[in-house]
Amino acid sequence: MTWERHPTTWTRNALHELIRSEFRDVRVIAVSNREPYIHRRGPNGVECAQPASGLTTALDPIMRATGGVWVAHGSGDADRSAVDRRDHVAVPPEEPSYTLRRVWLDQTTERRYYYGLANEGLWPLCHVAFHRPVFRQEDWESYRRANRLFADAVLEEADGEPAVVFIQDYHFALLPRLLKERNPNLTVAQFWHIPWPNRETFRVFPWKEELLDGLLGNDVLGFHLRYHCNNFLDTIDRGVESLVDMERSEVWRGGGLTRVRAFPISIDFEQHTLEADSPAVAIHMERWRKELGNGHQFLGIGVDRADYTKGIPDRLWAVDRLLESYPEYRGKLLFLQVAVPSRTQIGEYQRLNQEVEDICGEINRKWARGSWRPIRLCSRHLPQIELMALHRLSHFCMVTSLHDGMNLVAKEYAASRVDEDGVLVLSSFTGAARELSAALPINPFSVEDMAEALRTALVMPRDERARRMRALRAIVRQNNIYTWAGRVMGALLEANNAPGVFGHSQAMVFSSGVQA
Ligand code: GDG
Repeated sequence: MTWERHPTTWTRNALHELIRSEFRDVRVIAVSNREPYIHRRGPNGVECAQPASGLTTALDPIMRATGGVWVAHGSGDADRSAVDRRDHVAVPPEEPSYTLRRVWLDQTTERRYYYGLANEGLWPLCHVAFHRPVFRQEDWESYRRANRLFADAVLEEADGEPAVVFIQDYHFALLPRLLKERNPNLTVAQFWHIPWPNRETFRVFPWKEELLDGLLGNDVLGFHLRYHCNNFLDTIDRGVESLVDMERSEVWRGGGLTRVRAFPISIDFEQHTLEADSPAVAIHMERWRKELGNGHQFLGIGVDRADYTKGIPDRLWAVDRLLESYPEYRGKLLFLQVAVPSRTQIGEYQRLNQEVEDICGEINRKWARGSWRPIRLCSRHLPQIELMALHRLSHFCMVTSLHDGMNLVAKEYAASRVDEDGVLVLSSFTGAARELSAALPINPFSVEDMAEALRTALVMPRDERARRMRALRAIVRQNNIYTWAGRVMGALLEANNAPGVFGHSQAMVFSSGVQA
């Protein structure tokens, strides 16, 4: 398959086809902190589960088609009992087609590298959600140590041979350079799932030279948006000795070339739509209808990891403001917030959970009328099928991130609405807002703006709701998760200039003529 023959709408099969034809005989190694399969002890012995994650959806078909190795942190309490002497386990359990290689981290390293540097340092730094990042020297040492441990595992898997390595996220900024130094035959790509801030913001990072140099070990570095790519190039231009070509979005440093590209991530639209339309979802809709009662006429929802970047408190105050400004919704509107506890080892997250609970209590006390309360908080993880049922029952869905790389909840909401109804209220500061222009845009920093958008959503005529929802669905159908994966793999083909990395490298010179 040549680049020109890549499909206009990507599917799982098209991705398979690309990988089978172009990556034949290529060793593919994926790296992420989170593992795609986890072994845990349960009441019936050791169980193997697949944690629900968009990432697994995207990478699993790549790994199945290549039969490669996925290197990840072994975090399950029965993970060690499932691996062989090389820390390998064949997955998926029901139909083994690739290898999971587990990396072990002691508790202190995990705490400092993952919760400390990655989630108390880089996460707030890159999101600019007005939460001060915390930088501790010991966290940075652990981050380096964890990156070295992952590098050892990847290099062992490549065994000195050429291979393609695809790294996920901000936990591994140092890994690309560590890999390239010890095996220059590797072709390395990384996807950064969160925003990249402007250079002024990034300047405060205490170990910036080392981190940026690490990232420039990549042949391909992907962000969700062109805007993030430009911020990154600008940061490099002012911060690292290198040659930055803004026009081509490329950086030369020490003889190595990094292509910086935008790959907006997405979901498996067809699969999601199919499930959302299934009888199983209809059963859950019925159950939720009973559970929520019929004391309301309108249902609004929010679904998030409980994270301060998602703007949950302001969103709840917007519901309160709506009830202040438009008394006709008192006694008639129910807003259900699903807020799944996340990163609870970190103080900021514990405080957020408490704050959200307190706000819900305060608003409910203020407006209580008979058995009616305007807000319902669900602080537990729900199966995907229940989320689909809630999507389908609701009149609107609120995504109010103060800043978000993409935001998959917005895309999932559209994919669930097979009835072409429901209104998506979407923060302009999400990556998703760039594609989903048929949503109602809001400024999540303005409670008034959000309250007015809710009012607009509630009075929007059926035909306008349908028109907007059709447009949202068409975009997500087109820009699906396989489009994302296909584009990343296409960029890897483009990056391939090392003879022998691919069995048939001459055939893969990128047809636009762009070569390293
Ligand atoms: C990072 C970036 C980027 C939530 N509650 C439940 C549940 N979820 C699922 C959602 C969605 C996922 O979690 C959250 O994805 P987001 O994209 O909204 O946000 P992050 O977790 O912050 O992800 C983000 C993403 O990476 C991908 O690159 O879009 O910008 O920050 O899929 O549905 N899933 C289930 N039960 C819940 O209760 N099953």
